[in-house]
Amino acid sequence: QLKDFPTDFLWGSASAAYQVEGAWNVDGKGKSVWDVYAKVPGATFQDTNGDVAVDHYHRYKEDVKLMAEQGLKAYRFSIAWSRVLPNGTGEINEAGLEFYDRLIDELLSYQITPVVTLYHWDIPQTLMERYGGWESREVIEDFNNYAVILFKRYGDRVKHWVTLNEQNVFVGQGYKTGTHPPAVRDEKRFYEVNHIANVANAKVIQSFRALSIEDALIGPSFAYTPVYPKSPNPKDILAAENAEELLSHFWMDVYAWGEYPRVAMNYLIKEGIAPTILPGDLELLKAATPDFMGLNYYQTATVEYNPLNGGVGEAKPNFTGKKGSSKDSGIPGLFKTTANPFTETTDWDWTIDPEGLHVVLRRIENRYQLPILITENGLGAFDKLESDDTINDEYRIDYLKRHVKAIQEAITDGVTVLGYCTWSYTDLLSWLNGYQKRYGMVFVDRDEHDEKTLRRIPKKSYYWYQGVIASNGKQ
Ligand code: BGP
Repeated sequence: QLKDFPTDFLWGSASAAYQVEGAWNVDGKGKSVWDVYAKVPGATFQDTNGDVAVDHYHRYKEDVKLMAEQGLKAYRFSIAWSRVLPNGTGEINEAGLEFYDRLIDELLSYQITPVVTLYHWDIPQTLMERYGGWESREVIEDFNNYAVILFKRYGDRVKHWVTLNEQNVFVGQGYKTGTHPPAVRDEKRFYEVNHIANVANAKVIQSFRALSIEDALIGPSFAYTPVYPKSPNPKDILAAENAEELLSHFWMDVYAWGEYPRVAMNYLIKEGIAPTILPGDLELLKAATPDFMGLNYYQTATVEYNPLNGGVGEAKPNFTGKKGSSKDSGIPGLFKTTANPFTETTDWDWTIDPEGLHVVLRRIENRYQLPILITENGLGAFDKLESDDTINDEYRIDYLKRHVKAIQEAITDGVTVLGYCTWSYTDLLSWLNGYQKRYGMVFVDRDEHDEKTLRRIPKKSYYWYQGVIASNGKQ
């Protein structure tokens, strides 16, 4: 017998500023690193960028109306730092703040709970040019000032705050794999930047606490890919433990306890890539812990032992949607990923593993004892607009249905889950995969007819989710 979802469960959906807003240079907005990086030839799939995206900046009323008709309880979106502070610091752009006032008020007028992400990867370009963005400790103060502006402006209306979206991804892709701005490939810098981001995250939580905003909660969103061992071979078990430690605990432990996992840190010291930790950093990390863990869950990884010599190294990701074109990755001497014969994969080679969500929810609950807000989960797919203007995304319904069930199973086991945000609400720009990789429950028409129409068409999954929300999770 499964437990019911709590009556105040936040059935939501999510987006991020650069991926939906467009209006990249409108009403005083400054450039972000993505406004620049996406225009470097070859940086993204078919050189797509978010200049127009799905024009949510001008169409937010229409988008929010569709949310209301669907019965959505929560909408997670991010604020573009360079809309509020065009140069990242200094002069405030009132027009930028007003856009988010309008969006928040529109949501509240339909009783939709706004869940606001402070940072979804779009640091102002000025800060990158001035001091290297996240690579300098100067960013800690600037990010904090920006966050405080938002807390003061919207704190009366916004009660759910997400600090950094997927620090592991934006730092990892920015400084390790070199696929996001500033496209650096240097492990030592990766760990340095990551530590600075940890301190910035904690500093913002400390400021949030000092403001004592009534009934408000704050936490980071982490892209957690739980790891399984390939076999009962003890070498594979240890490989899986190493991977879990270096890929997840290395962030989650810091958020929850203000401590780096010891074995992982020893490994970094041994390799000469450990970050510089200044006096006071660890105290701050320990003092400023979150109210909840934001979880972005898409897939699991299966690993096996990876020999030191001739082992598998860097990943070759699939950004095209050509199934089977990615390559396994790993750290020689520790672990390497391998296919899991028990899970399917998407066209972009991401595993489809609802049980993995059940697993990771339990891992977080057991290890950290913090409530969990699922801030992203969804299926990237090629969708087809039929001639009668419908989109029959049965495969997405199947995916979401199984993940909703996994959440209910975790709740039944005693895990505290505050809400579930599907990724994504409308179709939007997938950073490196262009517009062809669609996640939305609302289709955005850009392929057929006039490319610029950007009209919205609810998909079959929109109506399915409407039923889930109305019945509080009955399927
Ligand atoms: C997460 C990001 C989102 C979103 C999603 C899907 O990592 O927080 O912004 O893009 O993944 O990823 P992708 O667009 O690469 O398929």
